[in-house]
Amino acid sequence: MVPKLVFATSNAHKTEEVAAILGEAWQVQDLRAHPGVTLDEETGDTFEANAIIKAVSGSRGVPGMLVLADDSGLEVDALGGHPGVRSARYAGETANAADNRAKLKAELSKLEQTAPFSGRFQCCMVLARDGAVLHITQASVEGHLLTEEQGAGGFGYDALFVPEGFSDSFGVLSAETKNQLSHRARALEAMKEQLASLA
Ligand code: ITT
Repeated sequence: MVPKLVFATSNAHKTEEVAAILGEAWQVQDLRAHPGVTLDEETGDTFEANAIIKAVSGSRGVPGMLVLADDSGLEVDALGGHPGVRSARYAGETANAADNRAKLKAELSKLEQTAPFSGRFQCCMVLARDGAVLHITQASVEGHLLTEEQGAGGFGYDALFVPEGFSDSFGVLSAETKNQLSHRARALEAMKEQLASLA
């Protein structure tokens, strides 16, 4: 039987990527399959602290099950690492992805420095069960930011981010390509051995 993994997220794009990266070895379910599970507020000031909050609180809602959480975001060097852990709420508490991209473009346009703007996506993954942390991984993908969106694929800041070694944004590159080199793919790759031992 294929083991189940609860992915403690409300972001269906993340779930799609994690399910594609793990392939048929795991049956990935997110919070849509567990509507009674509520996650504690992300009050941490690091990706790790927030990923722990999501994984630990999520795991308390599904006793005995393996729970994975991802806290991720974009760091832009010329903006002192912002939006960072506030990536999902950069343009305000109720901001959507388009609002956040607009805010990023506005902030970049205010800088004296001109392109290229270096940065990276960061992802911390935490595996937990019954309120206890089992394993933590963190990974990043370096690249640069565009000042205009390129492509409609992906989600979040993808249309503004070109990974190192490529000339197109994650909004243009295929999902297969993104899932081979992204921050999420690398953090999950580092988690695979631990997952396999618990399957
Ligand atoms: P959950 O907390 O429910 O998992 P979320 O989208 O709020 O969903 P985060 O708190 O980890 O997740 O915020 C991450 C934000 O960083 C996300 O909303 C995007 O704006 C951005 N982000 C993270 N990974 C990304 C990726 O692969 N491509 C584009 N943007 C990404």
